[in-house]
Amino acid sequence: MSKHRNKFIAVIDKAMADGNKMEPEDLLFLYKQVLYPSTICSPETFKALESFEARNDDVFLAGYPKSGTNWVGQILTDLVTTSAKHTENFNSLEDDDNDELEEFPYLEVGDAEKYQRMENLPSRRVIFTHLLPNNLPASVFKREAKILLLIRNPKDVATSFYHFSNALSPLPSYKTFDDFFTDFMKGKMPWGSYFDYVFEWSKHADRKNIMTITYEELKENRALGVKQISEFFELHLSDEEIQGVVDRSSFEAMKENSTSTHGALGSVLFRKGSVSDWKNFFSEDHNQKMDMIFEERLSGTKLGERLKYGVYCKP
Ligand code: PPS
Repeated sequence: MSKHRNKFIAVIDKAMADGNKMEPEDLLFLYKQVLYPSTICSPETFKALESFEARNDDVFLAGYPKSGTNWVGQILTDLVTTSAKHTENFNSLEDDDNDELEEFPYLEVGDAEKYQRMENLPSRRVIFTHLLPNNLPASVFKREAKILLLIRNPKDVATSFYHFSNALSPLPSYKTFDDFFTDFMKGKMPWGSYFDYVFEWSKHADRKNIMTITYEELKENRALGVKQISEFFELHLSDEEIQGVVDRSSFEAMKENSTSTHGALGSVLFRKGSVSDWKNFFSEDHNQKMDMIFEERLSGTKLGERLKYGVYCKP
């Protein structure tokens, strides 16, 4: 997998230092009716993003925050890097000393000049995003770049988001889970409402260039998931190479390696990596409210069905 993590760690360290100095009310800003963290996103970058030129062979990973983006992102990066060993791009992708080849992997995070620099990155670029489909630059759909869409059950997303928000200075913190839950249900979260996200992406889930995977099915059978992802992006790896990607993406392996891949963020990000931790935090009242909004907003939608709410979100 890519070893270029210096810029990633520098961006996170700076965000943490800036977050520590900021007033709580300044941590998030509103752009086109969605909240984002002020320490890592900006209106200037969003403006510049509109002219981002996607490539047909870009490898996109879309997921609402806390759905397992870093996990699946590592799988994708590892698959692309391993597959590139069979091509002439190998040297440039593997050049460890060249930090120019690294950009913060989330499309919408960084300075307004990053999209110009990204033009110099060799194919295939692996790009993560938490954005709603309507907020992606037009070229992504126009070029028909392939997108892996990652979804996770809302109760575990909320539980993960609560702990993440409280542990990181760039995000608002909450006295109780109940306070957090109120904001989550209203969509007052960085990157907006979970329910809007799944609803909006559901409209695109049938496109031939989009593959959906759930956190829960990947937990159930990582080897199968990795193989399906690799086939979808037409990456050619031997069985042995696929097994290497599977082994390197276990929760334990990623957590152990997290200081070098994620710096100080590592100990916060790789928290539990499990399914159903929500049962330790949701009250009867939280369950009722979540069940109701899920029924209202997502039941009957393509992605709502894929989430298997009855299996993963019922006590
Ligand atoms: S972020 O910061 O929004 O991009 O967070 P994201 O990476 O999307 O989600 C973090 C959750 O993913 C879990 N995770 C994993 N689960 C299983 N296996 C592996 N290898 C793995 N890596 C990360 C991580 O632990 C977060 O979930 P919680 O429930 O908080 O543990």
